[in-house]
Amino acid sequence: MNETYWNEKIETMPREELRKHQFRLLKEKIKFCYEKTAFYRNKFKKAGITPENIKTLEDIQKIPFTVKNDLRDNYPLGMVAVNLDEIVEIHASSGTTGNPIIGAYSKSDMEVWQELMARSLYTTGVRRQDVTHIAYGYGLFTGGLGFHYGAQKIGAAIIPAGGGMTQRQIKLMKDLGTTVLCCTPSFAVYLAETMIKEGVNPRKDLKLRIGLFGAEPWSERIRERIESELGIDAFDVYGLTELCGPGVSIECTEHNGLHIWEDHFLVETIDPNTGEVLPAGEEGELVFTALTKTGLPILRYRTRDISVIDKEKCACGRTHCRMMRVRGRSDDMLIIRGVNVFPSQVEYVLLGFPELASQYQIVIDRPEALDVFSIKVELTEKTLQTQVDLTALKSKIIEKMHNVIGLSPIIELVKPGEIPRTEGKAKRVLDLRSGKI
Ligand code: DLL
Repeated sequence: MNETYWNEKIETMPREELRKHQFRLLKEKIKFCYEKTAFYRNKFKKAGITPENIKTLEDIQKIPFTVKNDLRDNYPLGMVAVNLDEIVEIHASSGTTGNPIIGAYSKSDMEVWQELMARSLYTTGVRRQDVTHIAYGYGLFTGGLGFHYGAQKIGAAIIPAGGGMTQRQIKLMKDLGTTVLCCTPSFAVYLAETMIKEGVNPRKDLKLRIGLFGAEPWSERIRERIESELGIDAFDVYGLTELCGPGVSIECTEHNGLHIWEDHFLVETIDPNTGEVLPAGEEGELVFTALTKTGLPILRYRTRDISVIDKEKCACGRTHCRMMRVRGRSDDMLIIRGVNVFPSQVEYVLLGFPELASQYQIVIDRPEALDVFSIKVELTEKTLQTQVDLTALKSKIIEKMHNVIGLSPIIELVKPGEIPRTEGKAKRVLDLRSGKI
């Protein structure tokens, strides 16, 4: 550890060396999966390959993908590769349908997770002297405990706030001198809003300096709002239960993408429709192979998350490649009247209007033959108090939407606080079309 890096040797390792390191781990992991799990043995057999066929890093493309349904079909512990008494912690992600996705950790998985979370937090500037307020949910969700383990390893003070009781959280942040806030970006917006309502001035009454936000897509414009309202430097943090939870990638202070910790994760980008591997720089679905996981090992996992990889060295000195902010999930993509729409595009347009607050909801229905696309969005308190021409505002929003996504939605402007808040991940889309022809 030094002033900049948690582990300088690893974080700044020349890419050629990093590739060799990855290949060494990959070979070991493939052999491990083949020997220890019937799931991978069968997958390999069906594809007509054995671990010996993997002779270069690129040969990974011979291995079939693993998908969410594989984990669901093998629920709860069918893909575990160690004796069950070697599993020391289990998490699960909710998922809206079917069996939950299980994350089962061996002792070494827990050590890696803690190390990667400490490295991630350190990268954003979290130090021993910090007071870390963790408002991600604790429990089965990996957010709360993931950040907890990382902050603990650094030696920072931890306030394990979890979700709920927003007013009390604000009081604690104020009274205990919180410097680092960890939560979903939507909860950060809600916290800022509540502070202002309660007469707390975040810039004056709090000592906040860093925010670590992830677990759901968010945009640059939300970042700008959070940063200016809370007076902090906001970082994007990414991960998923299937890999370890948070700790897969994080922004550095350059804010030009999230460094993927490639000494533990091998990333590929694919065309989500054909499965074809894309070159770095092209947008596609992220596919990860966990190089060091033992409890529930995972090869070529299709995340459904859409992003772009940049392998150029970063000005921060780190060599680990960067994924750009997740644009959305390929399965979140809406098809409205035949047009592909990502909720993040809608958010991008809305947040360009200072008259609007950041709470919105997309509603799609099909009362008859055609899709009806509407967006409910809250006005700010200030807009309500001033004489803004709401009809003109609606027309401007519709025009901008049309330019960006090619559709003209119905816009409903509502009062601040009318759209229900969530403590965990935000629910931005209400698709009422299912079952309707
Ligand atoms: O959300 C882990 C996590 C906790 C990440 C706290 C960051 C902070 P899951 O519940 O399994 O795990 O959900 C994983 O959430 O595949 C993405 O679709 C989405 N996601 C996670 N981080 C981001 C992010 C945690 N920074 C799924 N930007 C992933 C956009 C994100 N989407």
